[in-house]
Amino acid sequence: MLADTAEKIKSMEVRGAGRIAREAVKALRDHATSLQAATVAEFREGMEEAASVLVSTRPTAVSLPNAIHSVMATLRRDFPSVGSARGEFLQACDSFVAASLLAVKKIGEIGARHIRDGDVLMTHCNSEAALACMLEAWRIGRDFSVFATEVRPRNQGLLTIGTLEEAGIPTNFIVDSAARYFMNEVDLVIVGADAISVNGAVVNKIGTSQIALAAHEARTRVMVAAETYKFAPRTILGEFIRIEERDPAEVLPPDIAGKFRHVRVRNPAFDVTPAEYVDLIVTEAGAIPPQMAYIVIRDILGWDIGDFMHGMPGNGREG
Ligand code: RUB
Repeated sequence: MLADTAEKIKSMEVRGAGRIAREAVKALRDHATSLQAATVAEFREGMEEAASVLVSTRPTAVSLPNAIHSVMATLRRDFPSVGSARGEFLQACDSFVAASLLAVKKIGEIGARHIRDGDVLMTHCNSEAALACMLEAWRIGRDFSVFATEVRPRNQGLLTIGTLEEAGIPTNFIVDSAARYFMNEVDLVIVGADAISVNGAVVNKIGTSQIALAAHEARTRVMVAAETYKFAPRTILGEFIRIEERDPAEVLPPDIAGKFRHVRVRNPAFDVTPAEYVDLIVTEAGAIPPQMAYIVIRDILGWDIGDFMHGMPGNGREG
């Protein structure tokens, strides 16, 4: 189950930062249920090994290490028996999954208030949190339409138009490079996030920063929908968020790429949108300007610079 989930995250059968976090926690939960250990220390060690397998599956979505860190933190306490450690751990996993789903619902409710009658929206990639805002706005009777991009090379836009179609929301499907062409018709860009750094920069699917730049030029608002566990604590220390570069075969089949001797195919999966191109980040704790990212990390995630100085295990990205 653990190796299976790790493989599904790597191959993107499970994808999207929120889902990745929940599936990883569910896999840890299953692992904890069956893990044989004679002592609490042995149980802790076995769980740490499992956590490290999952954490290394995809490097950019900070929701993954944050989620794992939050449930693994339970095991730092003293327990009288393996049974009690296991019990607490399972409970922490259940709470995380429930809180994560509730966060998406709350984001939907808050984000929906920023969508007005007659608005034209643009979205990029397939974000559960961004879609929650659109679905809730539609449910409460807002009348709007959406431009959804294709999202080369993995075509996550198809998932997005599937959801919008099911809800009956009028949608235009466009290639990624048509984003600027249509931007003057757009009132609000709404995207999700894989990670948000302490300076409010938003890491999301490759192409997001181009869209945000076009929106900035057209004076179109940009709203990011993201659970607070997508904020990256270790960026307080100046660590960068690592951008995953995936297999070139996703962009160009090897039989075609093989014909080029001087061409290297590059396939970064994410990019960084600076805070100044983002108007608002909608979290489950409320809508904030990106400049408040530090407050989220310190007051909501509960990480302060001292935590790192006292050797707490890392839950941010290297790189
Ligand atoms: C997914 C992506 C999504 C964020 C947020 O990239 O960039 O916008 O993960 O999604 P990939 P959510 O398809 O490479 O995982 O709001 O669902 O967490």
